[in-house]
Amino acid sequence: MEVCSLKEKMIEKERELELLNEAVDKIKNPKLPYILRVQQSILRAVDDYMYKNKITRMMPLMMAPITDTLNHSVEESALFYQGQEFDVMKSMIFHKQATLMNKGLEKIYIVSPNIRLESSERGDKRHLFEFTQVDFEFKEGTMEMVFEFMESLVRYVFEFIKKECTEEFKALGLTTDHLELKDTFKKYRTEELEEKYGEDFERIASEKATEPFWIINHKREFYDAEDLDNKGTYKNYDLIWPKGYVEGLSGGEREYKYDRIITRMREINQDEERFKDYIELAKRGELVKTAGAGFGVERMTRFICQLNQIDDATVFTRKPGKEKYIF
Ligand code: ASN
Repeated sequence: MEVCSLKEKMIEKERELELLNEAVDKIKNPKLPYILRVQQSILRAVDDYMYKNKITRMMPLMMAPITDTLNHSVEESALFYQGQEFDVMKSMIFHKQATLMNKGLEKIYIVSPNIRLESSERGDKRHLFEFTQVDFEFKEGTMEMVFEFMESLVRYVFEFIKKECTEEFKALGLTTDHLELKDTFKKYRTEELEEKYGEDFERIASEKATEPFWIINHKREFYDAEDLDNKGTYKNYDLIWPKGYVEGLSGGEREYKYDRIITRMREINQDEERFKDYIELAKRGELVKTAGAGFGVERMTRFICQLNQIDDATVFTRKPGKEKYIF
């Protein structure tokens, strides 16, 4: 019995050292300095682009009484401050809507760290349980406006990277072929892709594509606007990176009218109590018409650096479902 537990202890200790070494190897990855430099260049280009287009930058919040309800379940992440329940920020969607109540603000963005305690099934190549998204929202925004804006931002970032990151690309053994954009981004609807490729349409369409493209119409969170001319369809969209790198952005036109918000919440049994104050604002007609989106910084880095998995874009692992996290 004792021998066995001693052996078990040794195995455990060995495993712990292995995990520690893994974390050290990750930090010491010789490619990491170049990846981080490219990521810095992406953020520099994004800020530049936003500044030139007079999109006002806000600082992020990291906890709030309400946050993104998401379209999938994640582990509970409640916090308490002075007896009030907060949640870690899953996305600043409601803060973006609320900010635009200010009459002097038209277009805003946030470089926003988000925490989503994903289940281990999401320990794949594209999820992190802590990541950063560039989250933007436009007053009187429409889908078309976001398509045009984002396409032009992507082109701006790619051109900036091609100019500024030659040394990094050389060190990473990369060409810039995947950053050459010829056509305007194609637009598909979920229903047409699903008919063509079946349930796994996003991945298959991404693998077949050589340029980024849009997928419109997803049934998901209550805050994305339903298309009232075509009930049961939605004015929301994802931008898909090509060559199998899949979703890089998601967003939509928003519900902002009281009756619409309530209808949509009831359809999915959303807890209304939690959103009582938000609902009150909608009832008073304070919420305004907006559209926006958020794109993942690490996902953009992954595509631009053609990384095998998103976790390769981070210094410390945030891949869901790991046995142990050292840092
Ligand atoms: N930021 C996204 C949006 O603007 C929402 C999300 O992160 N799920 O719609």
